[in-house]
Amino acid sequence: MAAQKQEKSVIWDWLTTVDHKKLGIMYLIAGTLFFVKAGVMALFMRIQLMYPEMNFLSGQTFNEFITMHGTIMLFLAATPLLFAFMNYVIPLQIGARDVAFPFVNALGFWIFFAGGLLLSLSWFFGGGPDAGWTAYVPLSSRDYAGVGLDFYVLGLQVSGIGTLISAINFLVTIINMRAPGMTMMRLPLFVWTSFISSTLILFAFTPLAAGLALLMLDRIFGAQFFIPSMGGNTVLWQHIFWIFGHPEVYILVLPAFGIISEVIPAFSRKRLFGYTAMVFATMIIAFLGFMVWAHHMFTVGMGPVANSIFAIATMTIAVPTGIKIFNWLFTMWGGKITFNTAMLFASSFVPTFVLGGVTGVMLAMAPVDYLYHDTYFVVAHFHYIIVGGIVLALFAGLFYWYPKMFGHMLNETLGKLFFWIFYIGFHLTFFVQHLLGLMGMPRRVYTYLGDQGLDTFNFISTIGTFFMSAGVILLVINVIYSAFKGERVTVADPWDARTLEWAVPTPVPEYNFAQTPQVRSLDPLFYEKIHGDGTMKPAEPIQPIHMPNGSILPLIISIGLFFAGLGFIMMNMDNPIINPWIVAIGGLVITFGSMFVRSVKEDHGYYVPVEQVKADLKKGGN
Ligand code: HEM
Ligand SMILES: [Cu+2]
Repeated sequence: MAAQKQEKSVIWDWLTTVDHKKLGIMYLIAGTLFFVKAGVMALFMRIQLMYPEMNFLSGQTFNEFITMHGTIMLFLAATPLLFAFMNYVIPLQIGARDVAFPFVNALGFWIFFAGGLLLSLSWFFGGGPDAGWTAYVPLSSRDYAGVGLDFYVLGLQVSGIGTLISAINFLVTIINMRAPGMTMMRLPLFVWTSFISSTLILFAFTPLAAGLALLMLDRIFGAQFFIPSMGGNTVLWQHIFWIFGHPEVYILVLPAFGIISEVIPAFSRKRLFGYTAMVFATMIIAFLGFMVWAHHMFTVGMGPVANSIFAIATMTIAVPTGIKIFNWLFTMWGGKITFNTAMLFASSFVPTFVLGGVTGVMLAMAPVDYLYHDTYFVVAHFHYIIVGGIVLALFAGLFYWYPKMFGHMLNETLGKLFFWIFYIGFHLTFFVQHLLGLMGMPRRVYTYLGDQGLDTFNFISTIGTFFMSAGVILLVINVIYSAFKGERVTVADPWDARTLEWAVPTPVPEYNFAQTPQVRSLDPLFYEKIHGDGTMKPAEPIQPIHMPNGSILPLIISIGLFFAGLGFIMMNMDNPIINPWIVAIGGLVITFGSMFVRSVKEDHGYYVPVEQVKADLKKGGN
């Protein structure tokens, strides 16, 4: 039997942890920091657009902010925040002790974080990338974009590897680590949607990696895949980018659907209506998500046949999405609804998401898209999906899972106030942008002339952003206030909920389940409340629990990749202080060297002894 667990200092413990719960919290913190950073940029952009011909940001800074805001929000805020919940909740919901590969899980986090830092370094070396989050060539070619764009290419390349390996880990975990009786058709909807979202990452982040590699070859090594004057093709980039970019939206929104499908039943006191239909609707949405990428390219000149096919394929997505919407409504129908903060966010998600969907169908009509394309109508549309969908779901999930994650409640009064200010601010900001778009205001412009009919709505839109910012500040106050004064949670199941994460004690022991639970139904905990004695039946005797040791290697591997990326970027800098090749190769040596160490060093983990498990059980009990 391997050694006992060693004592470590707090910082070292977090730097080396492979525990899915700690990694979940680390994703939550990192994602929040990036969310605030990108949010401040949004606020600055809106201040610049508050009045006509403002001089708050220069045109160049505005372009950099637009690019970084979009890129950070999608890759470094929304994705990791969803990963935070996936990491924390999936193993608990399927009755597992951790994810399939805890070491890889830590590696995924640190690589994502290293890539994010690399991207952010651009501010200190000649300015951020400025070609939009889509990095369309030729805007992103060496002729038009400076070294900031190399930070975009390599920052995303590195952080993308982290996202990819985490997604693979989730797939293996959900396939292999389910407790006895937890069949695929008993998976909670959040697990299902995370599973399908991870599949999408697998198939979407690979073309992205390929595209970024080609763009890097163009920019750094003088290749010409995308440069027309050299025989390359700019539209090729658009295809590669959108075959990733469109599914990316579903990568984010499917787990958001999952959160909504957990919160609405819990606070309607009813089971989810149409579980099977929900699962298959998710699959169909994911499949169609790959078939419609070219609806972003109606105006590129693909011709009427291609445009029609992509238009119709896009509109088809409304059908499975409609199924979901009605199932949520039917779940609430006749339920005993508690409108706490989590439920306010979850239920308000439904109408805002529908509004975003309706404008999506409008945009899918190829001929009319010539009118909307690159106007504020598009900006309004996708922010209704992203903020009115994904962000509202994230807030719902935060309030719902917070007591399990941190052992105390968030304050409800502050929470409800936050909800109303944020929700009103959201509509103020983005609703009028539909009208601005219809009046012809182009997107991605840093200013506009006065007296064109655009003044009032732009002003309203910016006021809305102040409301949303005030809301987020209230949330921060809530987190701090609740840490000191919040109601402590020691019971396992403060919401009287339905799924397995509420069957483990709070705080959750490192090994999650003292005994793996026997699952007898969908909504297993709820089933035991009705048909059993309210606790899960164990599927195994109490025995020593095998746990993995922490490791500093994931952090070191990521530091290596960070420097490898930086080295390639330096190749486009005017006067690099060190030879870029040294940095690039040095970084790769660190990465592969530590991978080698990992391969040859034997580490059998340790066992939590039976006496310890029994003691925990007596103390924590559920
Ligand atoms: C919550 C408050 C938010 C505000 C006030 C806001 C504001 C803005 C503004 C002013 C633009 C530039 C529009 C243009 O000129 O075309 C923009 C673009 C964008 N935003 Fe947001 N945004 C917010 C949240 C988000 C979130 C949460 C995400 C994603 C998770 C997001 C993703 C994007 C993307 C992808 C773009 C396009 C960037 C580009 O054109 O390259 N935004 N946003
Ligand atoms: Cu799309």
